[in-house]
Amino acid sequence: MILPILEFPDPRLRTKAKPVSLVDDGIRTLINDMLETMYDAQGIGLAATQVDQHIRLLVLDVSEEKNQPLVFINPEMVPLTEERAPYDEGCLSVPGFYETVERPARIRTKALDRDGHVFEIETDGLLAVCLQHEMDHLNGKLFVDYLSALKRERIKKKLEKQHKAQA
Ligand code: QAP
Ligand code: CO
Repeated sequence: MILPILEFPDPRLRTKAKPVSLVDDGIRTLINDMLETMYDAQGIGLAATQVDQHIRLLVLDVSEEKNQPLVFINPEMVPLTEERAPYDEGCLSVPGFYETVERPARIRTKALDRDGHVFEIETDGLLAVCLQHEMDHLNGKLFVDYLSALKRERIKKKLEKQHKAQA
């Protein structure tokens, strides 16, 4: 099932998500729906927050063929370097806008998979960028928060105008 994606500046995107206490079939159904929604929208990452589910769950697929879905439940991240790498980021909740954001270049992430088993990865490049971007969503943070207030306000005004035109 394809789920509706909340768009900036929807205040629900500011919700801090709660930990998943049990990885059950309900969670696995949501994971499948989020992956379907992400692929349908041509995205590479989607956090539960973006589909108005305020639990600590995100899905990603940064593979070329779009056949390597990754699931992170209750993710925890530590930077492995002081080095920061820039990347032109977008967001399914901020459609049509891309801006450069700098984040730690290399991270270690510990999470549960779709079977509730703990796993850990160390990563850099696009996967590291995307993981940090999606983890921000779980804390109510958006990539536009790293931009100047002026840029953020311009994006907000343009999206609000589009939302009004759609209503
Ligand atoms: C986060 O974002 C990300 O504006 C995932 O019109 C993005 O999947 C992390 C998308 C880039 C690192 C680099 C955005 C699709 C998808 C749009 C996405 C759009 C259609 C964004
Ligand atoms: Co996003």
